[in-house]
Amino acid sequence: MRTYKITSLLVITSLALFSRSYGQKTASLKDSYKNDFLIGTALNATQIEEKDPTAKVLIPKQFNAATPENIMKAEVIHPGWDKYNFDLADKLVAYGKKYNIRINGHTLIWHSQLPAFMHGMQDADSVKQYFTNHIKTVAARYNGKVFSWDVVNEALNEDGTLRKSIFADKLGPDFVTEAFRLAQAASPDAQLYYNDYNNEQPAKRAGCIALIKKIQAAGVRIDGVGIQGHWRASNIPLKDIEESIVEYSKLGIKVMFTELDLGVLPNPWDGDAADVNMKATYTAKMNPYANGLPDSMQVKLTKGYEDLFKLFLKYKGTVSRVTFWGVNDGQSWLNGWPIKGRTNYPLLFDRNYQPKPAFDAVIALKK
Ligand code: 9MR
Repeated sequence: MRTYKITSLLVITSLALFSRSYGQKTASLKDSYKNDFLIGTALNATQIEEKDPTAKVLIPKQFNAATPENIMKAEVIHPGWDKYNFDLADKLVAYGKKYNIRINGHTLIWHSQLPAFMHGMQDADSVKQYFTNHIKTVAARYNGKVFSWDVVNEALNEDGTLRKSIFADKLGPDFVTEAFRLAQAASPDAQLYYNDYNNEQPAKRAGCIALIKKIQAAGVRIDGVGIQGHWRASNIPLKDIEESIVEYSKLGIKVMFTELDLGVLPNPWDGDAADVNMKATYTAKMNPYANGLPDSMQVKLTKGYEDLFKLFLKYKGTVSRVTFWGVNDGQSWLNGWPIKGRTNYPLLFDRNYQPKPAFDAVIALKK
């Protein structure tokens, strides 16, 4: 009787310990990869303000780099012509300092998520003034406070030509170089990066290489290129990724994987992109895993992450950071894009912050 009581007490205690909030026994990504590259995550406002108790423990244990998912974008940080809102960005900097997490500012110049006052702006002088003021003000404020900047985001089309945007239209094709020139002057201590999706694909990569060479030829500093890494678990372009690491590193710059997630849902156009303007209509057929991910897909996802991290490790030193676009599956933008209201499973932690088999596989590569 006594033995039974003691045993059940032990079982109950260990169950309680096991189901206690995240963090007791889980291995750490950033510690496992500390000699290889930084491990980052995108952060939302709730996480920056430490309002979620599990995320509060998990993030500093797992990550040593962070990128704000939205709060440093122009529409948030620069809502009026002369009006800036630095509240959350300042909190992010303080958060990074508290936990020794390197902050990558995202992003200074992007055609998307522009402030309302920029919509429909017609005269080139006003666009130029906005462009200059924005970079000078924001980059200068965070000089010495953020580790790096995505100076320009997504300036290229899939064929490698310059995307049509308010900046290309009104400022001309040199706007990318000019953005880096201004960022360098305002934030001399920050690493300066160009960031895009699909720039591991040969045509877009060639355009990206030409863009970087143009910046370098102008005598302007660029320290790295970000390949976002919004791929599908069933279709990871490993060969293109490897070629890209090699080709970009020949330019004397670092390569980063800046927004990594591996979607498992069908794509209406059967393609890989991250253009936030692409949208499609919801049908139940397009949301096949609403009640859970089948083992076959879990295995595919796990293998996908394993293959990718093997490749990243092969090029450690050239690859300086790998950042996931979100902490857990429930927060991923892929639940809402390109179809709203789906259930996707693209990250290493599930909706309850439990590490998935893909997490174990990534950790196991370092054991
Ligand atoms: O994850 C971001 C999502 O919350 C926003 O609604 C969206 C709006 O533009 O931007 C998402 O992040 C994008 C990133 O800033 C740039 N690359 C593509 C990302 C996914 O769309």
